[in-house]
Amino acid sequence: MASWKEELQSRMEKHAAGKETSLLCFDIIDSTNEEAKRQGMTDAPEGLFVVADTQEKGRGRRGRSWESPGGENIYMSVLLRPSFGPEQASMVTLVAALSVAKAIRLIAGLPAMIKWPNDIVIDGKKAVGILTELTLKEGGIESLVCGIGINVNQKEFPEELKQTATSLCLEKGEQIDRTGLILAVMKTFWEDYRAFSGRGDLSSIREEYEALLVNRDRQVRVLDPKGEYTGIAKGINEKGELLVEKEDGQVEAVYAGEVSVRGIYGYV
Ligand code: BT5
Repeated sequence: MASWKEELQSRMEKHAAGKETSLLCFDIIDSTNEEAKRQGMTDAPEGLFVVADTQEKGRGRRGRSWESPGGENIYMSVLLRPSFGPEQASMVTLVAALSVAKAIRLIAGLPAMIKWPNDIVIDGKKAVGILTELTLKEGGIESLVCGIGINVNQKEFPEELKQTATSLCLEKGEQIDRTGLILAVMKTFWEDYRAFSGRGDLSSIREEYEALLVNRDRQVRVLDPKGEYTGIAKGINEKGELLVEKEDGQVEAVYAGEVSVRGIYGYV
């Protein structure tokens, strides 16, 4: 029987995204983001996707960890070499969130929604996390790595995640084609990323993004270090900031790098 790596490589060769993208697969790695960053220090090309079956040090934002058991989920990171500046980098997280939500809808037929800025939720629980990291050089970006963790066929979660985490398999009630989903994410991401980088803003995907935004028209609490506040999330602007209408009617543009947003009654 072919290994998951052989199956992925051979299906990739027949795949449209295969023409401009490439693959590097590992059974086990510290973190696919770390490996993509290491590749970024070599002459590896933009569009290299690093995929692993297990991560020993899967990472979330701000030093948090990402639960990464083997044999069932997706851990993948794409290496990018953008010509735009560091201030545009956080928008790539939104591009990835949209493309992953679309790929999940296509392959698993599940109502995946985006929790701004970096999660995909299904039925109010987190199934996907996204982590975008930059390596800078003098005068710009050396490499930008966007990492995606998808809970695909995981059936059990550790106690501390049981209330907030889910997997595609748990939501669907059946096993999901992991290889097919990796390829679908590569294709949708690559199309959306090219449209985005051609313009340098999110105008090409804004409408589609807002249609899948779980926070839209819901009350959110903005955990701004300068002072927390509550408001209604209205959508995003072309820079990817969340537009939050406060009680006094004033609309704040919330930048993803600085603050977190929580639902009023729970995680979403
Ligand atoms: C994220 O951080 O959601 C970004 C996760 C990115 C993971 C991918 S996997 C491929 C690539 N390589 C890496 O090393 N990372 C990327 P954040 O918003 O900070 O959320 C982290 C929090 O989510 C944790 O503190 C837990 O509460 C929760 N969590 C951890 N593992 C989870 C999982 N598998 N499913 C759902 N929630 C999880």
